[in-house]
Amino acid sequence: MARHLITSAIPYINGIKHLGNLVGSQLPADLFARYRRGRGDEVMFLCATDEHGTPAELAATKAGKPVAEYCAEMHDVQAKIADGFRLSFDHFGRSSSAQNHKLTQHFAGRLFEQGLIREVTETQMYSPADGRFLPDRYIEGTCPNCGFDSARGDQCDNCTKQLDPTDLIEPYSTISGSKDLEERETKHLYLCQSQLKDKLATWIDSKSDWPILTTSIAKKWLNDGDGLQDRGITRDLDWGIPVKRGDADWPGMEGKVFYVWFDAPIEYIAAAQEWVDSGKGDDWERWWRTDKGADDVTYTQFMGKDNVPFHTLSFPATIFGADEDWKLVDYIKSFNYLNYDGGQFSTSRGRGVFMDQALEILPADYWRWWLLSHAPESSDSEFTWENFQAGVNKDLADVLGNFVSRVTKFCRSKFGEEVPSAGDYGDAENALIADLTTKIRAYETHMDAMDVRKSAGELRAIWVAGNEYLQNAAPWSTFKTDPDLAAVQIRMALNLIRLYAVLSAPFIPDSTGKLLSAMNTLDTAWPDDVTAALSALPGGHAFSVPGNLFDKITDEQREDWQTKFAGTRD
Ligand code: B3M
Ligand code: ZN
Repeated sequence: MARHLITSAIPYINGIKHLGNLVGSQLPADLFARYRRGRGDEVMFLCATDEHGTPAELAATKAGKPVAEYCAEMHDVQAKIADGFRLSFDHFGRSSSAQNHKLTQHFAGRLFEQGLIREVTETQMYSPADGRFLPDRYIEGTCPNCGFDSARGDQCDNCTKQLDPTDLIEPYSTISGSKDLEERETKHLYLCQSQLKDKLATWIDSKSDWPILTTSIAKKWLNDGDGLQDRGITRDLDWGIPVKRGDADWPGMEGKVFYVWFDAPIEYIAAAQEWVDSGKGDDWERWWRTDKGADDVTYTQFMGKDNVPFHTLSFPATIFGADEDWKLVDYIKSFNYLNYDGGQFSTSRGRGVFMDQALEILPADYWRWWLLSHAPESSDSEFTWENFQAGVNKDLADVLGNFVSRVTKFCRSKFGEEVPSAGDYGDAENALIADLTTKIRAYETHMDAMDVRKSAGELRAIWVAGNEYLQNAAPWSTFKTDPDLAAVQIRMALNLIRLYAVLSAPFIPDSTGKLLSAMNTLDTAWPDDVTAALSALPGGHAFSVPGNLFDKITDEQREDWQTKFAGTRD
């Protein structure tokens, strides 16, 4: 049995993610996990909340809560919303877990032993009024590059230039607003990534099957003059994983924590340990240690393009540097951005539709289908309400929903609520089977390759083929002259409904669950043999007519939502 380890980039804890975040990592990762399970593979699908760093501390301060309490609450909020979208994680962990503390300290110790960590004394901004150093987002000022007046210490939001707090012009503390800042010396640990450059370059070069988006970003950073500089992996913050080497204290590093981007990817591994410790499994090493059985695991990561450098270079540097039989990623699927109605989705400005809001207005499957069928793969894509309405109404309501409703209602009225038995499949049915076999094999090829849009397109074509068959067969007319022929046609159509449920489950799991229960079957076997799959429901098999699967989005609803989501959220 093939074994797949799948991780999605772990969302920051500070707030609820928007639909652009969702379609850039968690949702396609879920699609792939569900598909692999559907094909009978063994899957370990992991995600978590990313709880450290200045964003977490600042959000907690804004919420007026101790940061640990804030993170615990927000983790539950995010877990609940993930569940609402039916993200089928085997475990949804927390980067602040005890397991991640220990593992992160272990990796730091290993890297130190391998001579890959050096101590650097540098000057950083210190605020006497706040009694602390001000790293990253604790400091704002004018961007030296573009003149934007509230650039953050780590990056300018206006021109996206990566900054150092000491670069800012007229800097001030975001805690107290104090401008009375001074440069003070502080000591930090640097990961000597530059020593691993050749190894990383060879590794990236060997990945000719990776998406261009992934390799082009990796190569740009590798080859850029300052692309693979040694990087600081510690911070002067209270909240985070205390700097230690294994269990031992790190002299001179008292009161410091690891940088959020150092510990966040390690949480992918720690999440599997949490999975065991919470009683859901009994062996995490067979997923993560190549000396303990993980050598036959295929590991795929999903993420937005902004996270690619950390996953193609920094985290592999940690894994290579530790030199300990850790499972390395096999395939990195990355995504461009989804834009919102003529602009960008923005968490900081509250622009767009956020995951909780989306579920308040429509069921998860509507979003899942539209987002996945418009996944920003080869370029950025755009969400507009018109496009969303059109996609949902056409694909889900007109094509799939309508097929199911016509077939089941017609059968109930003419043959009763059981699969009609008369007759055998003839030429038209055999032609359909041949056509569907081609299409299903193409669908598998696209799903295997994680070509999300192409997969959605092929699935839609599979639904359309059923509609066309029904339209040509026209059982409502044949019934008048040849009821046995109509019985054959309806038996085929009812079997198509079961087949559609199996094939479509990775995209729209709630609706396909309804279809399976209406078809009164637990048979979710993948259609390796399409002929057999289309005879799975035999004559005499009882079924029921499902309630309406998809309601169309009305123009009035669309206009309401357009207005409601035009502004920004507070
Ligand atoms: N939390 C960034 C993000 O949410 C970051 C990903 C970490 S993956 C290890 O986009
Ligand atoms: Zn700027």
